Amino acid sequence: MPLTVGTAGHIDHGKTWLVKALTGKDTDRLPEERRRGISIALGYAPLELSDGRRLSLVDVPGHERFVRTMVAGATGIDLFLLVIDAGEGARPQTYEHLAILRLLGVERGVVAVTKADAVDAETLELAVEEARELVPGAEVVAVSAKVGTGLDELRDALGRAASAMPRGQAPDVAATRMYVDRVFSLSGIGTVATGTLWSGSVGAGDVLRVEPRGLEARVRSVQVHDEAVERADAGQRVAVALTGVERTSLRRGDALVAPGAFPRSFRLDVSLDELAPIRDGSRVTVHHGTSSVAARVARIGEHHAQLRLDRAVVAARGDRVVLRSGTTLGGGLVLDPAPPRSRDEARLAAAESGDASSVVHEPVRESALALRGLSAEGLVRAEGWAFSQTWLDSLADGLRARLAGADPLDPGIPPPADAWAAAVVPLLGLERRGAKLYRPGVAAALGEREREAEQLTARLEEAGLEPTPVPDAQLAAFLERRGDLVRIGDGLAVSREAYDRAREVLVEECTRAGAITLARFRDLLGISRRPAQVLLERFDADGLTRRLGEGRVLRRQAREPTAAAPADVPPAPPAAR
Ligand SMILES: Nc1nc2c(ncn2[C@@H]2O[C@H](COP(=O)(O)OP(=O)(O)OP(=O)(O)O)[C@@H](O)[C@H]2O)c(=O)[nH]1
Ligand SMILES: [Mg+2]
Repeated sequence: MPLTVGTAGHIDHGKTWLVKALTGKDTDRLPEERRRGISIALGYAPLELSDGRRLSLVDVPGHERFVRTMVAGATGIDLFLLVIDAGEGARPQTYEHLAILRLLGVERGVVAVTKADAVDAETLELAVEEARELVPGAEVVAVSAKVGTGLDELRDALGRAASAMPRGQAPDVAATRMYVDRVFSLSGIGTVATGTLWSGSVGAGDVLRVEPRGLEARVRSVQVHDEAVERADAGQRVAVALTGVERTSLRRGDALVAPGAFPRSFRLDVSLDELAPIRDGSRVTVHHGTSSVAARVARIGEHHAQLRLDRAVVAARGDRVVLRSGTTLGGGLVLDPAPPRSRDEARLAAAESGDASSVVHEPVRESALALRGLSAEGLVRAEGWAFSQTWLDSLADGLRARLAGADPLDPGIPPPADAWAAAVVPLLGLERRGAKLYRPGVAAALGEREREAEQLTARLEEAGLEPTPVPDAQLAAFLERRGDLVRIGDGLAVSREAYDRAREVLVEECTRAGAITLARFRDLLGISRRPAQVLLERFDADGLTRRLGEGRVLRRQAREPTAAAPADVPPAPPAAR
């Protein structure tokens, strides 16, 4: 895996000169940089080692106003090259850059005590001594960019530091992610974005998303240090020519990522590393990737915080952020790149251990889980959803409580309306009948309304063909399912027996005469006009008859004598007495 080395150090301490001495490339290309003699933008150059290995060098500005640029250059680097002026020794940005490197997790590198030609031997020795104390564990090399002393030793020291780097994630495992640090357009090529490839690989023909804006771009070609390559791998400095995006719709801070592989988020849950106390609610600038975003800190417990960002970022678990407000305040390790808004200390502690079963309290899509860098182990999974057992248990408890309180006449409840409902219902041990959930095997029952039902049935029997008001619709529906009555609209009902009698009369008459009128039907049954009317309407609704001219005729399928049940009875649990 190719490695990237980033310079660090106070303004004017000789970083750019050293890069030029090592690589032959002057990275201060801007006219303003040339005029002012300081670096403003990030510079890039390939560095050949004596054993043939090649590293990428990123040169950062030292000016305190450009710390933000320094952070953008330093994220994604593997090794540092801290440059200290032998005559001046460590100065404010020497310390600040070192702190930023530590916050970004860049622990290995080399210190160059430069401008050795400009000081006497004793001063040089003191400067080297001071550098050793400042960065224990790093090799310190005295060099001069001006006369070229110490450059081979410096290259060798960088080579040793590179060899000591633990091998990172295999490039083909992780999804493509690159944070853009420069954008320009070239005639004949179009939009070009450069950056360090954090993970994955990129090659011509790839389709990437420009986040956080969610644009789609196709890779036309890829270069690594001005040389065309078929594919570039994680860790490399790359320049990608893109089609489908204008130069103006891309900027530093954007991410080029494999579609769908990283969550776009306005919140990051982090474990904090504080250089100075960071107050709850304070406003900071969050540096992540090559972007810097204003944010508010919501502290969670002693060591954690949720960063509430003004603009979305795409991040992954394990990313580092730097928090600044005027100066560098501290940093954070991303535990959850797309957390819920709640401040939950237990969740954060669990996120630290990567244990999804205690992080995930609500149903999540498995894909979202992967985006948050959490494994689904320990979770219950169904149809692309993941649920914690605790959550499932409490959902089941809640539903059971509601079922217990349901009307015994129809002891079901509607299932949850959420997207995960279909996945979760089979896990709950409940029965789905029609549109409702029931306790397994439960049957509708009259319960305390037994007496009420008896009285109603008696009244209906007494009324014969005269429709009777049944104000309790639940009870009426139950009794209809049980076969005791037939509802005929307007909150009216007749006994099942009366309904069958009327039906029989109607079928007989139609079979004999071909049709039946309202008057004839009324006379045959010996009832008044209104009840005759509602009964006929019910027969129409049941599909027995249809209107024809002044009267009604039997529908074809009704001409065969059948014991047709009322047609509009909803699906329901089996009725039981
Ligand atoms: N004598 C001597 N002077 C040097 C050497 N390296 C750099 N300088 C001087 O230091 C000045 C600044 O060097 P740069 O390399 O531009 O410094 P820098 O660290 O890149 O500065 P910023 O990018 O603005 O932070 C140069 O213009 C030189 O005058 C060296 O090895 N010897
Ligand atoms: Mg410079």
